[in-house]
Amino acid sequence: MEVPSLVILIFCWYVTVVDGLAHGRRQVTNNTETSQSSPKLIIDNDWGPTDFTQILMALASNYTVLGLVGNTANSWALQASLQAIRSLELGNLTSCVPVYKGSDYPLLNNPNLFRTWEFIHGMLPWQGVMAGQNDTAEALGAQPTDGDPSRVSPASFVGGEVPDQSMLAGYEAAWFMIESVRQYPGEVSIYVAGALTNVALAVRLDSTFARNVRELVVMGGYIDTNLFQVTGDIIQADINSDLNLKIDPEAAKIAINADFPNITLVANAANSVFLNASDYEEIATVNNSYTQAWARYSFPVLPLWDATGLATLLYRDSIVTNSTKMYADVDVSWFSPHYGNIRAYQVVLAPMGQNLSMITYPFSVDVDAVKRLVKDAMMQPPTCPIS
Ligand SMILES: *[C@@H]1O[C@H](CO)[C@@H](O)[C@H](O)[C@H]1NC(C)=O
Ligand SMILES: *[C@@H]1O[C@H](CO)[C@@H](O)[C@H](O)[C@H]1NC(C)=O
Ligand SMILES: *[C@@H]1O[C@H](CO)[C@@H](O)[C@H](O)[C@H]1NC(C)=O
Ligand SMILES: *[C@@H]1O[C@H](CO)[C@@H](O)[C@H](O)[C@H]1NC(C)=O
Ligand SMILES: *[C@@H]1O[C@H](CO)[C@@H](O)[C@H](O)[C@H]1NC(C)=O
Ligand SMILES: *[C@@H]1O[C@H](CO)[C@@H](O)[C@H](O)[C@H]1NC(C)=O
Ligand SMILES: *[C@@H]1O[C@H](CO)[C@@H](O)[C@H](O)[C@H]1NC(C)=O
Ligand SMILES: *[C@@H]1O[C@H](CO)[C@@H](O)[C@H](O)[C@H]1NC(C)=O
Ligand SMILES: CC(=O)N[C@H]1CO[C@H](CO)[C@@H](O)[C@@H]1O
Repeated sequence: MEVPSLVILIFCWYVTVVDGLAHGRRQVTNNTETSQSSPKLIIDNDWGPTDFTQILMALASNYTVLGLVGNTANSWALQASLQAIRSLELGNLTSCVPVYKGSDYPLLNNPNLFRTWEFIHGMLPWQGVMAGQNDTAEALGAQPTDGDPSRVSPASFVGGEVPDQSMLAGYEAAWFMIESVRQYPGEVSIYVAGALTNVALAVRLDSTFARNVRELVVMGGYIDTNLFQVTGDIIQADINSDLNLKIDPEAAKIAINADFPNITLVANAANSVFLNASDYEEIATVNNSYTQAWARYSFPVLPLWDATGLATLLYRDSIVTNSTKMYADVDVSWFSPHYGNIRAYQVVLAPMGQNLSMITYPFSVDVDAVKRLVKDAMMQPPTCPIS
């Protein structure tokens, strides 16, 4: 190491340890003051035809599911919200879990901007809602991309028809999150497996929102995966490309920089969780609406990303086998190839010019335990809790 950089390093260490932490960079706080009643959960996802596993896992745990939010990431928020309704309908669960539609658009991003960024910085293998509209693909069962955000594609729903839109709760998802947190301060956990648009809107609408949330867990935030995007096939590149954050980088930055008492990003660790042929056989030993949909619509080549993130929230101590803590930021330079990706810092090297959050980052999870939760959820689907 050259002398000047060593001097800078020592200076940074001094400033950070002796001065910086005292200037308000946040450490994870403790939640022992939270009441002992059942913990509350909101799941905000870009729901697809097989994401019902998360609803079932949440109901099977002792969390109270206050509601589901549909966000724009793989498809438009309306389509995602209606997928959540169909997921509930398959198990007669619509009477106990409301669904709120999220924002149609990311804060700044849109399909034209996204594809212009790709023209400069390279294509993502999976573009989600930002892919060009393809009516042929939609007619064959793909979810809507690009074009009109109020479009829905009947063929993409289990059963082949669009759920009744009047079943959506009649107001904005961000406001629902704010009201829930005001009603149960310190008790509501928020899980986001998609873009962070609605969380960012809630953070900006109510500056007390984030600090009164119990914890925020996000599926996304890949670190150091570029090599896998080069040395593997297209699926490997897809698995490592972090679309959830890249759909709405500005929202990701607002959310991850906000003063949530506890933030966990589940990304690299989720890439090890796949169901294999024997798991599929085991699921098929039960014939219900969920196992039928799983057999028909799931993709065995993809990891159980969203279920792994939720398992981390529901059963952290038995799921996370190794983790670290770090300061984290999101790159919001549109001119950067890392636009929408995480930038992580150890304590002594964290930037002084902004109050970044200290986040928890799992390195690994108990793969068999996550798979067991997912299989049990659909093989023994819970019913609505008795209220
Ligand atoms: C839920 O709570 C009940 C009663 O306390 C307990 O018996 C059960 O094991 C809990 N289930 C889970 C998944 O934590
Ligand atoms: C849902 O309700 C219908 C009609 O009451 C019933 O036939 C079906 O078995 C129920 N499904 C589940 C998963 O409970
Ligand atoms: C549209 O989707 C169809 C069916 O999946 C596919 O064959 C075709 O290549 C797609 N068109 C474009 C322009 O991507
Ligand atoms: C917050 O993060 C820590 C990890 O540092 C974890 O052990 C804890 O259970 C998390 N959740 C809550 C609600 O405090
Ligand atoms: C599952 O049950 C349905 C009736 O609900 C039946 O049509 C279907 O053939 C069954 N599938 C299997 C694999 O047994
Ligand atoms: C946890 O993961 C880190 C990073 O891969 C590794 O250095 C460390 O040895 C691991 N710890 C345990 C207990 O496995
Ligand atoms: C960080 O937060 C502290 C305490 O809220 C505040 O005094 C300080 O100005 C903030 N620093 C920056 C760079 O925003
Ligand atoms: C599938 O995974 C399970 C553990 O989750 C393992 O016991 C089993 O041997 C695997 N089966 C195959 C065919 O790889
Ligand atoms: C370690 C720590 O800070 N514990 C605190 C957590 O919160 C409770 C209730 O506010 C305090 O009594 C503990 O001292």
